[in-house]
Amino acid sequence: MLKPIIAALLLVASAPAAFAQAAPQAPAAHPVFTLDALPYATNALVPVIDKETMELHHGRHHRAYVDNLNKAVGSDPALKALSLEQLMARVSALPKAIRDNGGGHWNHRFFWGLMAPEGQRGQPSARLTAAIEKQWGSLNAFKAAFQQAGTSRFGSGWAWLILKEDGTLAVISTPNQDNPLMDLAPVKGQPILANDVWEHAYYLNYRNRRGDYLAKWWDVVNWSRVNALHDEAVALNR
Ligand code: MN3
Repeated sequence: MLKPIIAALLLVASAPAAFAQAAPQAPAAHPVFTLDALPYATNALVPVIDKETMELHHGRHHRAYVDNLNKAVGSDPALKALSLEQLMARVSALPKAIRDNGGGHWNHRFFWGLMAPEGQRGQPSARLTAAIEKQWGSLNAFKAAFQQAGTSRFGSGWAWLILKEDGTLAVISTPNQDNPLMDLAPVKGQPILANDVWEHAYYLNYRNRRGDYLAKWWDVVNWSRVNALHDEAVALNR
């Protein structure tokens, strides 16, 4: 009863008859995972991260992880029913392409939100500062540990600040696109902060000087977001 009415409305509402005829057909195959727009302009983090790096990093590298993740999930209904986090939690039992590209998608989606344009970055909260000081003695000592995790990662990977299940903060690094949510991660926890130390993240501006990139990167960190992630991780642990 409803269908003819909707079809008639479509015919009236949309001028091209071809469109109206196409509408009732089965929807075309659609991707499970999609690439969200960056939360700021590609030049918003200049001079720490240049516009071309942001364009390539988001538009090419992150897009490739999303496209390849969709290919890896394919038409398997069991995989398509799982969220990205659910895929991470059982990634050891899944095809390697899901570890690489699912990790790549999760990590980059997380990473963009950890940075913000000038004026929107905030400062570490009193709660986060206290937790960091308890673990490392000072914010600067924590930053040194985080940078060390990034510079000492051989090849490609990530540096992380995580909240472990025992309630303590830890700095770790992971290879490739692994992350601390994966069941196979040697140290697991809720990610609070992360930096990408793949060469594609810094090479145009910093060449081989990964340490310089890690040191400058603090200037664009979105502490407001990091504070919220810390609050959420603490709440999850309760
Ligand atoms: Mn990257």
